[in-house]
Amino acid sequence: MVVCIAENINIMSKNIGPAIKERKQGPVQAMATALADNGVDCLDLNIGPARKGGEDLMDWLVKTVQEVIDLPLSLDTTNPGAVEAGLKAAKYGKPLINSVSLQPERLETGLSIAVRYKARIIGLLWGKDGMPRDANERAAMAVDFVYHANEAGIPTQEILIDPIVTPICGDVNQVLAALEFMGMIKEIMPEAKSIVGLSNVSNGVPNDLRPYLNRTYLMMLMKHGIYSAIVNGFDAELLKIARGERAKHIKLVHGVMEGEKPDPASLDQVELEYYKTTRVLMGEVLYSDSWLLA
Ligand code: THG
Repeated sequence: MVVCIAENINIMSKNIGPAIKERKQGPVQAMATALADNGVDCLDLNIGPARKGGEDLMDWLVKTVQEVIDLPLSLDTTNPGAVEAGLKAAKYGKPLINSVSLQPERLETGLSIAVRYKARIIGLLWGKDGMPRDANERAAMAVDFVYHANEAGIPTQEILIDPIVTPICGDVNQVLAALEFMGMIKEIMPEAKSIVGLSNVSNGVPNDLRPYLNRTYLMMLMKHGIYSAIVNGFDAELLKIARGERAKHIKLVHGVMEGEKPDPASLDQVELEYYKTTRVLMGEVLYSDSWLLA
């Protein structure tokens, strides 16, 4: 089971973004209800940097969705005032702060807000020098983050470490490093939880092809015991995978990760898609938008 946080209520979205900006409750509430009906565990409320009026906007958004659903919320903005406004309004379960990074000024404010509101936090592994370069740098940064959070009074179990997932059409080694990190964190800090922004892996890929990458990468992360993911809450098949309902396909993907080489002629259409996509995400086949056709 992977805890699923819906990414869809997002001010950058062409679909729902304008409704958020114009404070139209109807479309936002319809989307929140649909996501809850799909069975997601939590809603990410992403208002972007929200430098001006972020407090009012987050307060409005939290209250708007809570009129129709009773799920815990993830507050996604770099504006600390807006995070605080969201935490004040959040009333179901433990809210999640998305996110606190290792950049010194971010870290201190983020941790102090988390302590005051007893919130859970996402520790985004983004430091002074930007993105970690490999799995080892991610592990070192994760230990550093948990140390600082513990010092501030946040128990390890309340921390979700995000190793930063990057697009497959960029550097496949970074996609693999985030995956490798999932295996490492279990060993180094078994109490700490993990999270990824799953859809990042398919950023820049034609929309109709994104689900193949998202679903396969989730299965791969599941092999290493991923705890939670921010996902497209309208991908019903992905939500089934997260619930462990696709054992046969998961077994195929995990087998390919271990070096099994099934005879492609023995696979049906869907299995073939998983096989090809796993090979691309493993870096065994170079990514191109026509990877499923090859
Ligand atoms: N880690 C953490 N938080 C995150 C991310 C992460 N928050 C933001 C992002 N990454 C996860 N959320 C999204 C939200 C939307 C999309 C992807 C990830 C997305 N949207 C479509 C697009 O951009 O093409 C458009 C949607 C629309 O227009 O409706 O892909 O990594 N901690």
